[in-house]
Amino acid sequence: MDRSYKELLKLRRFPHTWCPGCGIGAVLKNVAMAIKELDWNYKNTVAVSGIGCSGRMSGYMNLDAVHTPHGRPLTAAETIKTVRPDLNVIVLSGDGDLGSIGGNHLLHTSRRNPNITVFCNDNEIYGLTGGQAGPTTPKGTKTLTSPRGEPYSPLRLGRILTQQPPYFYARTSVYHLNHFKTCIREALLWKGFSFVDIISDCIELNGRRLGFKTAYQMFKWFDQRFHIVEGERDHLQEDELGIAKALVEEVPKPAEKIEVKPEIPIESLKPFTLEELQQFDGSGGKPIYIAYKGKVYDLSGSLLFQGEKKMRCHIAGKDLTKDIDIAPHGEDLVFKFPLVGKIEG
Ligand SMILES: Cc1ncc(C[n+]2csc(CCOP(=O)(O)OP(=O)(O)O)c2C)c(N)n1
Ligand code: SF4
Repeated sequence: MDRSYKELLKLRRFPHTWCPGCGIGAVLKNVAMAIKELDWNYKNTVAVSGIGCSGRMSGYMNLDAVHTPHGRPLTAAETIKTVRPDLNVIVLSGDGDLGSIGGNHLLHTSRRNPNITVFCNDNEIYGLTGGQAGPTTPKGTKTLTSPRGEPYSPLRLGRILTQQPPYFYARTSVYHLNHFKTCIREALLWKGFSFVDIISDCIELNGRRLGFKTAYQMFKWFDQRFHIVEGERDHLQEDELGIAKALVEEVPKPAEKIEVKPEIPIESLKPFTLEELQQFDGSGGKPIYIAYKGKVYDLSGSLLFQGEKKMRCHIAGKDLTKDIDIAPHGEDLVFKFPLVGKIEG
């Protein structure tokens, strides 16, 4: 097995502080492996974390790292990306840090779509502080702060992050290893804001209270609760693991510039009296001329006067200046027809 990913870890700081069986180690390891595969390194990559057990991840990465106040990793990450767009910026943090105290930043950073990747160790609990209910704790879950079961519905991170394109939201779990690796890699390669919601275990301060004896039992529980969906998705149902992504909405192209025809000098235009103009009324195969502001236009080519259902022409041979001036877009309609003369006098 290729263990070169260890170059991405600050092994001198090991043993780490996480409990045996905690899912955070799997997140750290697999993110390090993906970064190594992409040949990202301490020279071109920055890791940012907030506060929590998950927020310790950046400190164990052999990269330039920022450990921000609680809830603020996205602000720091976006700032770094703004001033140093050449750097790869990743965020490693927890559901409490990103979704609760940092929830407002999640809304607005994702909306601005900076090219950063967020790995959220979503253990559905506040681990570091003792197992209080967090924003993604499922309704009914017994926690330190909800001994009779969490009364509120959880924050649906997936719904928030797939509201409007562009977006990249992946939900995976530490148990579904191949899927987990694919999501990490795709998220790192995504151009724009990408978020990987990793369902993970806090065996000590969540799992045990729920009756699980080992982390593996919790993994099997994830397997029962979630299933993988393949292929292109816009959104994920709450029990689905997959990747929901959408590219930027098509911005309507500005209207093509209308070619401005060179102005014909008024002196060189053929002169018509109003009586002469009247003769060009479309009858007997004659052309349909109208006058507007002293100039004569040939409307014979107008679609209105073509084919079997052609409109009876009661405008032909007339000076329509007053009518056109009060008609919406009237001028534009006339100008696209050939200019054939001028009104004399
Ligand atoms: C301003 C502030 N408020 C509250 C805390 C206490 N606190 C520390 S970590 C944490 C929750 C972290 O939860 P999560 O991000 O899910 O991380 P986990 O420990 O579960 O990995 C809280 C509330 C704090 N450190 N700072
Ligand atoms: S308290 Fe929970 S989240 Fe924190 S290290 Fe232990 S198992 Fe992991």
